[in-house]
Amino acid sequence: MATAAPLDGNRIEEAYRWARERYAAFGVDTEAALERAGAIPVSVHCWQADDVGGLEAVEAADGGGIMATGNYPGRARTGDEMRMDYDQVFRLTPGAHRLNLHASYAETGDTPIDRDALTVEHFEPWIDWARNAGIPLDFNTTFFAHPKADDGFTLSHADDGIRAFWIAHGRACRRIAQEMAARQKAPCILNHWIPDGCKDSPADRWGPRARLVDSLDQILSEDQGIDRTRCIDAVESKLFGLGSEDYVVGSAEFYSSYALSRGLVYCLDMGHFHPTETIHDKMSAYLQFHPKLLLHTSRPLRWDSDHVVLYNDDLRNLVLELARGDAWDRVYVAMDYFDASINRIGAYVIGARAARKGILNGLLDPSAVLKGYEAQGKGAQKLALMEEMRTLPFGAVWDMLCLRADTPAGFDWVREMETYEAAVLSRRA
Ligand code: RNT
Ligand code: ZN
Repeated sequence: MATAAPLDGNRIEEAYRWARERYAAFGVDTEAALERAGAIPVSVHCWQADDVGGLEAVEAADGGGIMATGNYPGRARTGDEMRMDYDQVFRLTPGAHRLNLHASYAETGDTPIDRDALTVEHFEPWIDWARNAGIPLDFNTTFFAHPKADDGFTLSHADDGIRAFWIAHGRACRRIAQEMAARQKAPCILNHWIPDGCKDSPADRWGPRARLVDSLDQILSEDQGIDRTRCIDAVESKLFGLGSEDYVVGSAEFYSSYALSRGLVYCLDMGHFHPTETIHDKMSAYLQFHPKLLLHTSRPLRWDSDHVVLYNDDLRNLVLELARGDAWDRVYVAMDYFDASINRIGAYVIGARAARKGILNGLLDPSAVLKGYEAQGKGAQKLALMEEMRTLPFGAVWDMLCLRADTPAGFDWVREMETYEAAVLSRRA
């Protein structure tokens, strides 16, 4: 069991007062940062709870290259178990959250309903839970783990029948997202990611991309009467995947261009670029042109491995860019990873707390002072202050954020994770 004694609120206050002064010396208002950092929503992905298994009333199928590795006990097996787990996660994680559902989490009882026939009624338990929890929902089309995805192509498939099926799925999901938005009286972000691509040297790179444009245009066609301020469509690019190492139809150039030309949101996943490529430098480029971006925070280790998000330099740099460009209202922050080898509640809480730390740290950036030094040619002062920010008492401000949000500060949440594991997770066969 976690051994350290629980943190004392008075000591947190004390440490915070000193931290506040240290930041104020560089013109940073920690009070304003705390307020804003808690309010920026982070969309928590639903699929870490059950290793991307889904709840459909059919045998899980292959296809799509999405694979969680590990067999740590306690995987959620039902919608109720998943929702119970999220309640626990949100108790241990400060700040505003959303829950990001995949279409494969439809609850249709014993009746198999195929993906092209899904309707909002198959998501009623989620909608009820979300209303009670005060957590808005986001949504995703599920173009993988299905017999019609097992050869690696969906919306760009050469077979018109298969393509029509997936177009119908896309259209069904837009209706569902629109209805979720209506019920929660706030927009629902609908992200579209397809696995389409191939392992080796395609002779035809053109046909699938042309078909993908056509399929997406059909999904988005006006005849559905979807209100674009309610259902906000995003398209997610990728560089390579398991089984699509050579060619991915929906590449960065493809989707960035498609999103711009159709007024959609472009989604960047931190794991969907070259293994040493990071996305922070892309913010000030894309946001010259795109009104909004969706960010899948993740942690690729040597490849798109979807490790638990940590408060590392990739995340810090990304969020610092949002701060320096004051782009907070132009991005939707989401999480996307799955690790089945550790306690799954812990995986969630570590990642969601790390994302929140990143946001807080971004809001504590002395951007004005740094830009001032730069403008005056004071490069050493700029670099020195950037370094100084790394060792300011950030932890004291972070603990304060947790305290004010009535969530455990410091390492204290780990004890609660252990209690929940003993009482709940370890009893799941
Ligand atoms: C896959 C994409 C996608 C998925 C989820 C489950 O590489 O990152 O976002 O992880 O839709
Ligand atoms: Zn993603």
